[in-house]
Amino acid sequence: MSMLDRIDTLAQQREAFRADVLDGLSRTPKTLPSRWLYDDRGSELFEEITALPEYYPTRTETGILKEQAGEIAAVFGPQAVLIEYGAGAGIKTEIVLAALAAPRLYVPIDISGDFLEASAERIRKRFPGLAVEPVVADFTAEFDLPGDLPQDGRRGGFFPGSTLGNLGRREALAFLARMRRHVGEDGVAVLGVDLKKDIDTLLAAYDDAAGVTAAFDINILERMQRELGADLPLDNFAHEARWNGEASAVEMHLVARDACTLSVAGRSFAFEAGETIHTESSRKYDVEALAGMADESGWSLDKVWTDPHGLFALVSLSA
Ligand code: AVJ
Repeated sequence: MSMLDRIDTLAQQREAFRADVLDGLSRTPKTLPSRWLYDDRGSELFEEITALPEYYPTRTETGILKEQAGEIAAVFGPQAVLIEYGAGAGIKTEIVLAALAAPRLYVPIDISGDFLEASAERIRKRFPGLAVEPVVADFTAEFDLPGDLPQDGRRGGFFPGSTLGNLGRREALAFLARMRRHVGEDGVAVLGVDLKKDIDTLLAAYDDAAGVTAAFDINILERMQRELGADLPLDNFAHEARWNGEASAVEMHLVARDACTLSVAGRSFAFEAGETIHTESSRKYDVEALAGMADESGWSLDKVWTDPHGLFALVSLSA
């Protein structure tokens, strides 16, 4: 990407952030799309979260992948075209690529071109013989894969990290249907999903003792200050993790302790004491619910791999 394109993209991102902030804060209850949590600072904090003692998903999923690499690679088969939705999985991607038999091509997809190039470079270094074709796209929206992808080699979607859980039910079904379309008639996919479990474990994972998740959540307000010149009483907002049983999701909220006003882009938003901004939902599944969603989106759920405590699952789907 040229420097001018990059500046253009940044300006578009900022404009989209402004529009989402004005829209989300105008709603009752107030809400912001969780993707705005992940600027450079937010991504750094998320990396820190993945190493926290309370945050079990990353290390558990990595453990399952290591343990089951052979079986998972067998799902993709030889000469696979591996399509990864979101290119940030690093070590998890490497475990799968290392276990594949003569992979034909690796196609990482990410909305951030810079991030994508950096991870593609890392993969090329680690796997010198492997063809890598990064695709810049927002995988939560409709898009086509490039028409020049090889037609030989079975296509396999890889979507680790329980990212499916950040999508609402309708979005998740649309995503699964899109991935099914991308891989075609004899395609397969492997997904990582976080499982339902006791609420204390869930809430601790999203409200750690060291306060890293709180800093990650509050960073979205700091980003509003940095990028949109927002005027807000930062110290009046506190991070909270809540279990929403109906949605089967852990929610992150920013709670205004006292009544206050937040001004941004020429608009003012009043908060009552205790009012919140809902910043993220992280849905938790059971295998039955997931099998139902697979059915509804043109897949069938084949295999399930989990850890000894049943915290997290990797599942395979076939078209
Ligand atoms: C990146 C979506 C997997 O939902 O567990 C972690 C994000 N938010 N702590 C998750 C997150 C707060 C994370 N995912």
